[in-house]
Amino acid sequence: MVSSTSEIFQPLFDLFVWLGILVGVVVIAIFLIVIFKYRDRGSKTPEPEDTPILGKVPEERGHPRSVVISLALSIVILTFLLNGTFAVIDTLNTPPSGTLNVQVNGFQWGWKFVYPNNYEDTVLRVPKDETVILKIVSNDVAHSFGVLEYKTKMDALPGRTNTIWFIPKDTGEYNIVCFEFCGVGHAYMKTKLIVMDPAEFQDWYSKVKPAEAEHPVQGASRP
Ligand SMILES: [Cu+2]
Repeated sequence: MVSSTSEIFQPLFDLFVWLGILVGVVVIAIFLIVIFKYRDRGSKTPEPEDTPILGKVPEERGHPRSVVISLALSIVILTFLLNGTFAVIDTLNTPPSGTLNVQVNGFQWGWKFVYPNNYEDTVLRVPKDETVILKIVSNDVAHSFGVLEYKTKMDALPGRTNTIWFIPKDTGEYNIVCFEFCGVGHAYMKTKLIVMDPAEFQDWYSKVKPAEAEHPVQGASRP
């Protein structure tokens, strides 16, 4: 797993997928059995007595037991899914004390990352194995900041600060994209998350200064 968030979300995703497959297999199996069992065999078998007739209110019919069983099963399955989801939401809502706080600015069309020393960049560099807390805002319209491989994203809205956090578990480059259609440049609103070895990161971070921005931010200051 490449990050704490993918570790959190993968089991939940698996739970949803496997329960979905199980329910799908059962439903399709019953469907096929019923199609075969009650197929038209010509006029040899008479219509059941309780067959509905157009224009006539049917007498009491059906099987209350199967309603109770399917309702009970649905409640059990949904309880599992709800429990799993709320547990994940709880974890995500309580960030541990962070090592690195970065402000994320979404704008039409790009991302700007502001570090605690006011250094600004268009790619996000973070150290491996340390808690990264992102404060996400927007300069103009609604965007959504997300890291594909980390299975995490958060709305970037004007006038509001949203928080997400993660612990990168592997060094490397990952893909940051905008998940909210925000105008003609939406598709180009992508950049990289670069996870560095902690020592390398400290070395890099101690050298950058606000004036020496490696990637000058374009379009960040709009009229
Ligand atoms: Cu956007």
